[in-house]
Amino acid sequence: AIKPVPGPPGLPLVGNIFDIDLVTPLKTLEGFADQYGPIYKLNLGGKDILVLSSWELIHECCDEKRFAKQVSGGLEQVRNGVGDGLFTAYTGEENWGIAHRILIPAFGPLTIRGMFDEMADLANQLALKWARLPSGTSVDASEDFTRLTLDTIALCAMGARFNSFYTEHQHPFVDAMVEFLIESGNRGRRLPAMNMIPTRTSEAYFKDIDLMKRVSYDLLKERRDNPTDKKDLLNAMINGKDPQTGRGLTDELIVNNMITFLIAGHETTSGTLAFTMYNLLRNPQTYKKLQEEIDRVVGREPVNLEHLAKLPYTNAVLRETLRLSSPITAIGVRPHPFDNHENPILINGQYQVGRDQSILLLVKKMHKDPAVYGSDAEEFKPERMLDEPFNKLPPDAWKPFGNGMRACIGRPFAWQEMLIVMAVLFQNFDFYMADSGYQLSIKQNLTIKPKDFRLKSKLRHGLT
Ligand code: MNH
Repeated sequence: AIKPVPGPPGLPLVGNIFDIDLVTPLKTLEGFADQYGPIYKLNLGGKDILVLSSWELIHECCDEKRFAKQVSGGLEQVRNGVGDGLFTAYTGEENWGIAHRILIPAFGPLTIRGMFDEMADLANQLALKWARLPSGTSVDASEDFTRLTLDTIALCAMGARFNSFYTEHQHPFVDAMVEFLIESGNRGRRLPAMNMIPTRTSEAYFKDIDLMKRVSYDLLKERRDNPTDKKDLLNAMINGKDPQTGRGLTDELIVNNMITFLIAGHETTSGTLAFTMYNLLRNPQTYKKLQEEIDRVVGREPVNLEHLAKLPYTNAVLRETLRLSSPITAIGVRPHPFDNHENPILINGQYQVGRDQSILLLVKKMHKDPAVYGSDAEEFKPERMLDEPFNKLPPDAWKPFGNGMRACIGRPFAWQEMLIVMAVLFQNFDFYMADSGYQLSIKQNLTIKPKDFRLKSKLRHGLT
């Protein structure tokens, strides 16, 4: 029998729009899941979305034969800046396939290993900054990790040095990008007609987009004028030919993807690092185990590639952080647009959905499903993420990197970068919370990060 999907009652016309917390929409979505269960319906001004949060239902919607990525809301607004770049391309958009096939080898393990020295260079710049702070100074973890990850993606992907640790003001690209992301999120929560009205905000928004494009076209031109044989993403995009169609990327598509990498490549990684520090400082046992592992494997040698393959506990800490605090809290899907769906489309055999139903998979909530993670699902326990238990998790139970062919292409990049940073930081410093009474609060944009979370560090010995 077909069952109606529950959900909060809404107002005429605007539906549940005003129920959604403007600062942390995640809070509302998780709260409704507690109240209405693992599947509920929200009405966002004439448009219904389903929100799923149990492993069972999300696993079903990860079936790529039946469902496909949906670009809507704030993510669709990001298209104003990066169009059909990999992250924001609609399902079936031709340029996605071309860019995907050209870039897959450029994100492969071999190329990523070749980026080791540049990643380590920036991890050491962060260590140097913290080592030189007057003792007792605290830093905002999310801010310094953002400097680090942005500089890393810009250097490794396109040979650009943003030098964020050495400039008083951030690179203008960064300000433009941050504002662009915030406003894209806001636009995604407004009725479409409201976004058509020109305002001072929309003027600033399109100026920010122009600036990001200008910086990116300049970087592209500089590379074309001064060719190198550096194995980075920019050269892969300039020189690569799609094996399937024989086509290369147009300049416009290269720029769309450059901005995409700068955006997608830094927020998520810095959020993960900041949550990792938070989790470790809240759980001193895990902190101690992690530092012991790094001391045993890396000691006081400069970190190298071989070390990274021997850090199982550090890996588990990162996985467990991505479980409890996935910086991308939800991904959007819909019934597959190229499937003719001859029968009514049912979820769990009992909830009927339309052919273009937007479905939000609330992975951060699913990551706490007791059916998968047990009654201690809310606790930070890296032991459950060591290889052995991790590899036996049910399919789709750990999804911080998204699903199937639209999953994160930058995962090996991010993983190597995070391992290097953890090794460099813990071999050199002891860490403390600046305020031991700090209560985790979350800053939500397209991703989430700890807000106002301040760290203190103390050198253990001379910098390695
Ligand atoms: Mn990443 C897609 C999470 C690091 C570039 N990334 C995704 C998705 C998730 C995700 C989730 C799928 C989103 C969706 O379905 O709408 N990404 C992460 C996390 C980290 C991360 C948790 C770090 C930790 N991502 C990176 C890095 C880069 C990158 C680093 C680039 C260097 N990510 C991408 C791109 C896509 C993506 C590009 C889009 C892939 C596609 O659809 O083809």
